Amino acid sequence: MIPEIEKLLNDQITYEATASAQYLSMACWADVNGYNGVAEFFYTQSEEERVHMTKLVKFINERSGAAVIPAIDKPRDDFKSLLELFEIFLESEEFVTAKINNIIYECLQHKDYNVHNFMQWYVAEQLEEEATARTLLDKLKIIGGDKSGHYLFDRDISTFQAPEE
Ligand code: OFO
Repeated sequence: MIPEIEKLLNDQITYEATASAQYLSMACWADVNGYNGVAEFFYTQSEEERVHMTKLVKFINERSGAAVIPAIDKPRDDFKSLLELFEIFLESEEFVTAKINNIIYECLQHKDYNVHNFMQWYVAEQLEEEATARTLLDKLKIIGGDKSGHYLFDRDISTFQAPEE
């Protein structure tokens, strides 16, 4: 495996692990504040990020690289509102997308078409997750400070389908 690409993939493990921990922390906040639907949403998101991380770990190791499991910073847990929760969700997804785009760019620079091909799955995944985060954030902006709106948002989030790209 090309060392520069291996380094970027290992960095990506950190970003996926960080997102997984952040979403687990958001699930906890939602759970203890009575938003059980939102909690389930973020428990699931957290699991998904862990799967993304593991997929990278296995890929690196199978391609004669060496995956490194990182220490990660303590995630934020001081949220003020549902709106802030979903703002952080969108920021996190945009950050991860930028990092994935950078890997794609470097793959092309190094003519590493294997990793380029592998990363296409992440590109598609990010498109979907960003769309989900944006749509949910838009809904919360419409709801504003309306408590019954928050109740309905929490009740209905499990039925939410990501918009088609
Ligand atoms: Fe790993 O999918 Fe979003 O961040």
